[in-house]
Order: sequence, then structure tokens, then C-alpha cells
Amino acid sequence: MTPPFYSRNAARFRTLLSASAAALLALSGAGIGTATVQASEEHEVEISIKNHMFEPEALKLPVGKPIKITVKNLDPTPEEFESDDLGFEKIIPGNTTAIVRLKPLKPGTYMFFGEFNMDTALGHIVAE
Ligand SMILES: [Cu+2]
Repeated sequence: MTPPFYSRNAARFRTLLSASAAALLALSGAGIGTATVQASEEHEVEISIKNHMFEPEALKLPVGKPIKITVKNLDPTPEEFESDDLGFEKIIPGNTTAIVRLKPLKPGTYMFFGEFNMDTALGHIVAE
């Protein structure tokens, strides 16, 4: 005897539910994997400040990757590491190290400077 219409539909509904649960699991797994890959692809670079100048004065950075800049202020005086082009500023006390993180860059040249020593503390980033 053929089962009544509603019970055949209920069986089909249960199948759909378990299929979408599996799809959700697959999606969240993919999301976690992507986050891990992005963190490990962070590009790290170091720059120092000495005698109110940046060393190096030019940073060549890759496009499309998050950037981590470690800035060592080797002077005894504070400096403000700043860029209008990239929209950041960070005061770094004398003889300390700071970290500035940037979102993935588009190709281009971006100026940065030390705002407390504008006549000497100048540099730029070339992203390509
Ligand atoms: Cu400033």
C-alpha cells in the first residue's frame, strides 16, 4: 500500500535537512581554513628610526597582503610614525618598538613621515 502523501513528504523533508546541515558544516570548515591562510600570509617588515631618519627610507611591499611593520625607535626621543596616504599615526616613545598593521595595499607609492622631525624623518612605501 502506498504511504499517505504527508508521510512521503516528511521523509523527503528529513533528507533535505540533513543535506543542508552537511553543506553548512562544509561552509564553516572552509571559512576557518581561509582565516588561517590569511594570518600566515601576513607580510612582515622592519624599519628603524635613528638620528630622526628612517632606515630604510623606502619599503618595497607586496600588494594584496596584510602588512605588519615593526618600527624600532633607536633615538632617545619620541617620534610619531605617520602616513596621511595610508591613514595611520602612532607615537613611539624613545628607545621602544611599536607595531603598525596595514590592510592589504593596492599598487602605488605611499609617503610616510615622523611628525616630530618633519625635516629629516621622511620615507615612502612602494607597493607592487
Ligand atoms: Cu600626527
